Amino acid sequence: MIDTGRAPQFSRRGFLAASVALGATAITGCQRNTGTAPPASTSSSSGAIAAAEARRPHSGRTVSTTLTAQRGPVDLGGRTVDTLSYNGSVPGPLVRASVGDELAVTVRNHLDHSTSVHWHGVALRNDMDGASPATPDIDAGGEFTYRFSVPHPGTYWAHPHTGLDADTGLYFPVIVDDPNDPGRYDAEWVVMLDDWTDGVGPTPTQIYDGLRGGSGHNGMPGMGGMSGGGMGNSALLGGDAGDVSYPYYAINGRIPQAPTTFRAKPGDRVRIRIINAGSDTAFRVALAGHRLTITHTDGFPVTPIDADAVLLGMGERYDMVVTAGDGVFPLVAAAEGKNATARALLVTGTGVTPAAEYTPGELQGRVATVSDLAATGEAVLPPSPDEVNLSADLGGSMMRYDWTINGLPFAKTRPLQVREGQHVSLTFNNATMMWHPMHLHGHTFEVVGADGRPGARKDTAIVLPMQKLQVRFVADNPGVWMMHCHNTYHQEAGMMTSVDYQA
Ligand SMILES: [Cu+2]
Repeated sequence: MIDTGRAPQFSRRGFLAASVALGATAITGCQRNTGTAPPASTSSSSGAIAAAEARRPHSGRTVSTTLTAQRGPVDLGGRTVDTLSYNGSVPGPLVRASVGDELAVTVRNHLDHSTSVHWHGVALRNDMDGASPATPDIDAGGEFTYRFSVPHPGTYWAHPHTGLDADTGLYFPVIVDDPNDPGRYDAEWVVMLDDWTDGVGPTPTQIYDGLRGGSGHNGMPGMGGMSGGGMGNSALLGGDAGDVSYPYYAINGRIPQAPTTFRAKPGDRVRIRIINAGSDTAFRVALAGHRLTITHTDGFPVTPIDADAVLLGMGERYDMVVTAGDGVFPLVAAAEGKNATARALLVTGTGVTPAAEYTPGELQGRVATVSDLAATGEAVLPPSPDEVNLSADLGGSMMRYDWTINGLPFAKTRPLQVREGQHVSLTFNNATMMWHPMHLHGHTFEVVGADGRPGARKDTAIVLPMQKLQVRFVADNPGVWMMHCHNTYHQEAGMMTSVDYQA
């Protein structure tokens, strides 16, 4: 694991001193895989995209807002960092709309490089997805208005799809309400989890170059020989927990020493919407003294189940309802396998606030993962007699840091091809010793259980080491859609392809 402790220390596969990483920045900075778009394929026409947009629900209402992507100081709770954010806050402002509303979000790029806003999980029109090449990046100094209707209720979020900026403060929650389903809860708590280095430890570029530096192309073959183990192990994740150990883990932009507080009344039913905005960290989340009733994942409803804790990979969201007790209760997000925590507080009465390091026993209780969940009623995909089979073989190794899909990095990728209307069965075949949270843009797929039974609807699903995970989706949203590992560093190293609609 690369350790980004405040004195930058690259301990995992213990091969790099910080000075080497810094030196590598200049050498490899121009050799990124993702800077090059794959060869253009016969993609959907703008007519097909417009026709799909016309089929979405339309309320006639427009929700408008302006976000400025900027560099500047952000207070993480007694620790002020220089980072990138929207409007100077981490997370950025909540964007909220109802099903059928049009979002009109103007993004001003005050950064010194191009940026983008990807609407993670939203089945929106392809040309507003905020991921190149479907949507061009916004040049430094420029601005762009993302304008699209939102078809499905749920918990979503947004972040850049450009370079390594996903590992900065550039993220915000997106919530789509269902006017026909106000929900049976008294209070709502939006919780964004993050692993934090920017402005504290090495920059994301330094981390990436450190990870890539072990590959041997810096003339250091064999120096990445330490494999697995060490501080980054998790049984839930099937082995290595991650590649990077961060200086801080944060909830809603605050470190554990200065947590945010959410106030409710004893007995309130509180809907908690948890979003993992991290780059290399799965979080195991529990609320001290409470049982969680999990109701949704990635925006879509599941048959409710009770659990003590829940595991979220990067990009995943879980909604749950709790009945608030009386007192002060830490919501603790343990960085899975990394021996560190983030936290926030639920306060409904008087009580002693436990120390910042406190971990509730619930974290060791029943931990819900995706395999425990099944979609409910309207979220269940209809069966289809003739499905198209596609596969995405996940390859690469920590040692070489050469993550691929179907044997190729993104710069050389051969897109997966579908036609509008097809029912698609896609199998992720993980041939690596790492877990990968795989994310498909513009669609929500059904996870097929190990027993073949339909599971939850998801747009991001953890694929464990050496696991084959089958998912199914309907090709109903024409365009060119990125599909990638939501580990920011794996994605940058090349673990990305696209699903392209053929005319
Ligand atoms: Cu990955």
